[in-house]
Amino acid sequence: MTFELQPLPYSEDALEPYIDAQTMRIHHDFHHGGYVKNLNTALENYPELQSRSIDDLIRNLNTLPESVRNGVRNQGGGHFNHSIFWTVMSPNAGGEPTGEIATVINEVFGGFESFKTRFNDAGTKHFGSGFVWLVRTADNKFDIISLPNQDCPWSEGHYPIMCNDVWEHAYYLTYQNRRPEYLKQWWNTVSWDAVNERYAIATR
Ligand code: MN3
Repeated sequence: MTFELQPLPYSEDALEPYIDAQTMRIHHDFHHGGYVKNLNTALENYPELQSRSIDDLIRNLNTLPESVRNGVRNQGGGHFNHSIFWTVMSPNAGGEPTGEIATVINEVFGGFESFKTRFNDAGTKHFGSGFVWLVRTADNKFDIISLPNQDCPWSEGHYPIMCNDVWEHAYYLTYQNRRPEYLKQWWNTVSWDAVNERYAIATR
């Protein structure tokens, strides 16, 4: 089939103690893996869509045939969003932002503390499942937004620079119902190198 689950870019226990190994294994192998499998099933009768990249399908979601659009939104979004999520985290990461994204955080959001507060507030107040995103908007601004389920800002032309997954499956084994605590600890896993790479693509 066209779309494949890539392995995690680090071992499943690499983000401990902030994200436990069992959560990473279930999240990657079964949740993300399930989205990939279901995306391939959804595209079974659309060979012309199978040859396109996931980035392209999500970006052009609104132009896809209506019969397959919801499948790509949910399953393809799940594949695309998780692929971003794994890469903006790494072991031995966290700390203060570096590089050009640090400048954006200071100039647009008034510094790292207020950036984190806004990002975490968006995650805490998001009702139900979804992701929190830092995006470069279609009109070239920077914004923090939350979207439900596997909806992706890229489908509206907002380039996804970084995201956190606030579905319960992302944190429940360690944090149970304490989403705000997960959101706070998650910053210890953020790879500013990876975020800067995505920022460079967003602004080129
Ligand atoms: Mn998830």
